[in-house]
This record gives sequence, C-alpha cells and structure tokens, in this order.
Amino acid sequence: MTLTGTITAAFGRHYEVALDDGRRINGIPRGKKSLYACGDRVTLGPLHDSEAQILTHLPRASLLYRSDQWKEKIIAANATQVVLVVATEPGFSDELISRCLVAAQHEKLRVVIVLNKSDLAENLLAARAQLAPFSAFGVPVIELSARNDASPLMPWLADQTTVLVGQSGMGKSTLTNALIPDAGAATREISTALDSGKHTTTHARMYELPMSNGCGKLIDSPGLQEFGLAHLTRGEIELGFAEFVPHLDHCRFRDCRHENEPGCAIKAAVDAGTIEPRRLAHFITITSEGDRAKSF
Ligand SMILES: Nc1nc2c(ncn2[C@@H]2O[C@H](COP(=O)(O)OP(=O)(O)OP(=O)(O)O)[C@@H](O)[C@H]2O)c(=O)[nH]1
Ligand SMILES: [Mg+2]
Ligand SMILES: [Zn+2]
Repeated sequence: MTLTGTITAAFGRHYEVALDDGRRINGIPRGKKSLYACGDRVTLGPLHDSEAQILTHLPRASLLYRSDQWKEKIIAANATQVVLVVATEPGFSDELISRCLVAAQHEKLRVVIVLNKSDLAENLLAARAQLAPFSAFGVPVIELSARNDASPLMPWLADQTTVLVGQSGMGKSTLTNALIPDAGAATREISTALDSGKHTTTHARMYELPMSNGCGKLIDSPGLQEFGLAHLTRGEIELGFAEFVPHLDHCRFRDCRHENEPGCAIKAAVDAGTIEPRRLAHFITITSEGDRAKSF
C-alpha cells in the first residue's frame, strides 16, 4: 500500500512527514539528492519502525525558491502566501523585499509585509519610511510586536498556507511561537549574537494554526541574507515589479532596459513621482546580475 503525507520539516537528508492518517514519521529520500521541501505532498513506501522511503512528490501548487548561478534553494512547496518579516531593528534590506516580491509574484503568491518589533519605537518612523515604496502600490504592511501581541496578523492567515520569510533576527520564530502556543520554535535571546551572522532557525518547519474558524498552516523558515533570482528572465522580473507593468508598453523601445534609453516610460513615471526611485534602482541591480543582461 502506498502512503501519502505532507513534509512538515526538512532536515536536508531526512524529513519529518505527517501522514494523512495523522501519524508522524521519518521520510528518507531515495538517491543522494534532497529533492523535497517543507510543504511537499509525498508518496511513501512501506513503513518500518516509523520510517519510510519517500518515493516522489505530488505536483506542486507553488514552489518558492531562490537561486544563484550554481544552485537552487527551495524555501517551501505549496504555500499560498508569503509573509515577509522585517523589524525596526536590526536594520533590513529593502532590496531583499523587492527580490522576494518577484519570486512570489512568479509563483502567484500573495505577499504581506509584517513590520515586527513595533515596541522598539526609536526606529519605527525610519522603518515605515523604508516600507512606503511597497505600500504605495498595494502591498499590505502590518505593524505588530510579536513579543506583545501577534493578533493583527491573524485575519490574514485563515485558509492559507503561509511561509514566513526574512532576514535573520527579524522575529519569524518569535512570531511563530506567538501564533502557535505549543510550537516551541527556538528564538535567539541574546541580541549580541545577532552580529555573528548565524541563524537561529536551521530548517523550515510547518505548523497547524489554532483557529476558531477555518484552518491555516504556517511555515517558519531559516533567515536568509540573499535572494538570488537566477532562475528568472528579465521579462519575468519586470512582471514582479507590479507598479511597472501598466507603463511597460509605453517605452519607445520594446527591449527597453529602463536605464538611460530615450522615451523610457518607467523613467518618466519616476520623474513624475508615480514610481519610487528605490524600486527602479532595485530593478536595475537585479537585472544587471550574471547573464541576465543577455536574456529577455
Ligand atoms: N523587542 C522585541 N524583540 C523581539 C520581537 N520579536 C522578536 N524579538 C527578538 O528578536 C530576536 C530574534 O528573534 P527570532 O524570532 O529568533 O528571529 P528569526 O527571524 O526567527 O531569526 P532566524 O531564525 O535566525 O532567521 C530575539 O531576541 C527575539 O526575542 C518584538 O516584537 N519585540
Ligand atoms: Mg527563526
Ligand atoms: Zn523603459
């Protein structure tokens, strides 16, 4: 008999699988490569001592991943929504937000930004200002303090499989513990350790959200410093800049790079104040990487 289940934690070479009948087992992949991710639906061979071989994954509704020239890193499979966690401190990269938006848009995932640690008021205004270019074109920004009250995020989580994404130290695991009282996710308690560059969360894990109506799943993931988009073409990246899209047909040149070309509608929109200069800067940085200069 073939078993089916969902990968609830990915440890590289082995996986925790929640079988559809409720049992939790160890899933062992065949071969050397780890091809599965947290959130994957998988079929498994016979069960021996709470262990079974993973045969394959079922078709994925979505696959959020990042990539550089050499390798791809899957963040989560079958998510329906990305909650991008930033904080008043330590500082965060808005370019990473632009990158994450592109990857999510390509997988048709909704993105919500959480501005965490609102209790640390000193940097609140600066953090809000850094997020303004994103809320300007409709990305929801939810301010909260995971330490005090995570409930502002609750209405966004119903009937979604949400993956928390963000740099290390932003509070993804603290938020997970606030939303799921028995999650027991490790969080970093010594703030000086944040400078060491080490991540507290080392692998992705999926939790069931306790909800009075509907259901929801939450995936906590390790902090990331980079979000490479080597798997996407220039045209796909353009589509991930949602506020650019209505202008794209109006550039004089069909293959306009929106750098210094005459008759560039994106540049004109920046000059007119309808596109934020930061966003065009992010676009140019991302599309100038690697071999992308050649592909459209
Ligand atoms: N003041 C304050 N501190 C917070 C809040 N949320 C999280 N922190 C602190 O921020 C630090 C990092 O939190 P984590 O939850 O471990 O961060 P993370 O995003 O999971 O980090 P990685 O697992 O490394 O990716 C910890 O010391 C938390 O206690 C908050 O709302 N307010
Ligand atoms: Mg964590
Ligand atoms: Zn242009």
